[in-house]
Amino acid sequence: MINIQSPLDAYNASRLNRHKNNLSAVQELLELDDSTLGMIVSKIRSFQVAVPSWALGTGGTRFGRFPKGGEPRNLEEKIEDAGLIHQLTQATDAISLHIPWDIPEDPSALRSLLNEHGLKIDAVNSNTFQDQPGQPLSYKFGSLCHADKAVRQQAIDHNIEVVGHGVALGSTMLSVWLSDGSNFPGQQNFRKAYQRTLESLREIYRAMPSSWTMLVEYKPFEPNFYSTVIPDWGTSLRISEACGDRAHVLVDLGHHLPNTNIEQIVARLLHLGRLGGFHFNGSHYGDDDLTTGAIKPYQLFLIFNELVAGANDPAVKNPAVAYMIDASHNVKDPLEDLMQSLENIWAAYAKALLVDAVALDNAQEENDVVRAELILQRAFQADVRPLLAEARLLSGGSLDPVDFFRTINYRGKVIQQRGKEAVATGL
Ligand code: PSV
Ligand code: MN
Repeated sequence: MINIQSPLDAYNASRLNRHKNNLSAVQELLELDDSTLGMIVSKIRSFQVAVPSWALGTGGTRFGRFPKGGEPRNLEEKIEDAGLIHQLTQATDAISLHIPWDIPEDPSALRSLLNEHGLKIDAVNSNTFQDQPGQPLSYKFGSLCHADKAVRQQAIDHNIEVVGHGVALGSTMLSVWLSDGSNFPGQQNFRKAYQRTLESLREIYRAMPSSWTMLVEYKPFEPNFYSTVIPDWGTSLRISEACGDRAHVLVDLGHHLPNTNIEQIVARLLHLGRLGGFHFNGSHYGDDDLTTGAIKPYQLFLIFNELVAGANDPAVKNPAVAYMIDASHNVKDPLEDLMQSLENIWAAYAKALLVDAVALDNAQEENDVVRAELILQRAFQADVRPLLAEARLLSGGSLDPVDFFRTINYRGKVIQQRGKEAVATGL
C-alpha cells in the first residue's frame, strides 16, 4: 500500500487559499446562505458511487487493447487501487465484484483489507455471458433462457454460487445482466425465451437470503444484435414484479437506443418504486462505456434532477438506489477515468440540488415553458466545482484528485511494483 497522506496534506495546504476564495465567489454568485451551502456540501459528501472491480485495468475492443502497465494483478491490488480512488475523491466507498473474474479466495482477509481502505462490497455480478475453462455446458445459445434445462440449471447454480460469495463478503445485492438473445430472425422463440428466463430468475430469487435484493439489468443489443431477452426497462420491470418485492430494475446509461429519454424512465421507475440501481457511463452511439458525463452532461443532470425530485417527494416509495460506475477505459488511465466519472457524477448531483423545485413546480403548473426551462438551465450552468472540492476536503480527500494522482506519479509507482505487463481480469 502506497502511503500518500503527507503529500496529500501538503498538496491541499498549498491550494487552500485559492480554494477558499473560489468557494466564497461561487457562494456569492449562486446566492447561497451558509446553511444552504453546508446542506448541499453535506449531501454531496454522502453521495457514494461504487467502482467496478472489472474496470480497474485497461479495457479494449475486439480490435485491440493498449495497456499502460501496472494493472492490478489480483483482487487485493484492485482493492488497493479502489482504495486510492476513494482516498482522493471520497466519493466511492464500495467496490462491485464480477464473478468469476474476481473470486474471493479468503473472504475474511478481504474484509479486513476492505476495512483498511474504508471500502465495502457493493453488488456481486454473475457472468453467464462467457464460457469459463472447464465449464461443462456452453452459453453460446443463451443461459437462463436456454432451450436445454441442463444449461439453464448450470446458469442458475452459478448465480446462487455468486450470492454465496457475496454473503461471505457482506454484500446484499445480486446484479444480473444476461446477454441472452438472438442474432437472426427465427433463431429463438421470443415467448419461450422470456418464460424460461423468468422461471430461472425466480428460482435464483428464491435462493437469495431474505435481506438480499436482485437487480435486473436490461440491454437492447450486444452481443446479440437481433433480439435480447431483456431489452428494455418494461421487461426488467415485469420480471422484477414477477420475482418479488426485492427485485428491482437496474438502469445502465449505455443500454438504450440513441436519444432515449432516460430521465423519463428514471422518473417512471421511481414512481413505481422499482428503481434499484444505476450503472453510470457515457455514450454517443451505443454501449460505449466512456467517462460518465463526457458526452451528454445535460442528460446526466436531467437524470439527477429526477433522482433528487423523487428523493424529496414523500409520495415516492422507492428503495435506496445502488449507484455504480460501469465503464471501460481504452485510451485513458483507468484510475484517472474513474476519478473523472466520479467528479462528473457529483457535479450533476450538486447541480440538481441547486434546482429551485418549488419554482419549477409552479412554472410547470402554470404552463410557463420558458420559466421552467430557465430554472433547470440556471442550475445546470452553475459552476459547482468549488462545492465538490469542499466536499472532498472536508472528508479528507484531495482538492484535485487527478492532478494529485499525477503529482505523486501513482501509475509510475505501480508499474514499478506490479510490472509493465501486469494485466487485470475483467473486460
Ligand atoms: C453489459 O454490457 C454490462 O453493462 C453488464 O453490467 C455487465 O455486467 C458489464 O457490462 C460487464 O462489463
Ligand atoms: Mn452494466
